[in-house]
Amino acid sequence: MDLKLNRRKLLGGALGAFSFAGARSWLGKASAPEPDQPAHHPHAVEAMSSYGDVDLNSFNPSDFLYQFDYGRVSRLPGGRALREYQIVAVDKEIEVVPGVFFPAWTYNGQVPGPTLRCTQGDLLRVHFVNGGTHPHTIHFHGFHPANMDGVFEVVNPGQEYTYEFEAEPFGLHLYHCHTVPLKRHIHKGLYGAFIIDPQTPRPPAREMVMVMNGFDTNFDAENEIYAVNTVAFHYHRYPIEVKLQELVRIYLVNVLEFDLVNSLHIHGHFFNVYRTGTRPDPDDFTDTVMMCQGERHILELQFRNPGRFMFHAHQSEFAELGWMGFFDVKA
Ligand SMILES: [Cu+2]
Repeated sequence: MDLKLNRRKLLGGALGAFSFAGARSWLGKASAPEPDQPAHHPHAVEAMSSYGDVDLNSFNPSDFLYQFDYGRVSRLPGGRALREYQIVAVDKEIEVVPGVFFPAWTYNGQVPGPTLRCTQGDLLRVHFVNGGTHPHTIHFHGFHPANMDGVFEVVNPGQEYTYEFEAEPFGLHLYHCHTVPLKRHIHKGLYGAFIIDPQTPRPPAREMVMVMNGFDTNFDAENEIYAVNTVAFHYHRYPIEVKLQELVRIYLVNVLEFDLVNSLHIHGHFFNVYRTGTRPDPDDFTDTVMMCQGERHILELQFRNPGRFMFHAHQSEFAELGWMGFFDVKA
């Protein structure tokens, strides 16, 4: 049987609609015990989900939303901040759907890697150790010298490299491995968000990071699983709580491999789009934003009604394969 047809047929409906024994043999390697499975779900929307849960002690997407690595800060002569970060590439199996494991290559043992955050004008020093089994680098988006670009200075297993550059321009950027074959090194998990704050801070808000990604679990150069922050349907199981009328700021990065575009749609609301976060004024006011790999936007909105509002990729197939969740707006 043709694998692509098979994937569409089996997974195009709903992950929860077929048994996980089948899913596991189909999706490839899986080593977790069978999760307890209810006979059926009480709500129709539950059909667009997955049963059981991943090991949240290993990686919890609800925590990841709010985790920022500001580095170890010291002051240079004149008062300028020096921020030093430690990044180690590690091979690690990660759970992307309950019971489905993906043999990832990670920065610091997690996918996405830590969200690095600093302020425009800081001096950044990123100490990179390759503890993995393949050559890797870190390529940062933003301004930097040629030898800090993470393309030619390939870091072999067991080796180290220190990237040093000034944080600019302010905005929402990303970092990822730039070793060839690039699509393999990226889709295996070597990427993260990189926020450079403007020197005049943005207005106070509930800030969160969403990295849109996907996983090719059977290595046929197509994604079987789609997500924001790695775990399919996580924010469906654990809706993101926000307060009515508070300012919400989403740092949205697309690193999805293999598919040409990705998107985010929020139900019942419109948001301001700050393209790449590099300008003070919004570029758009909409409810759906479409992005290529490497694109990133800052979104700002205020929820005007309490209750649960869905957010998902507006490629319906991606949504049904994991890239879907809820905001839970508290009055
Ligand atoms: Cu790599």
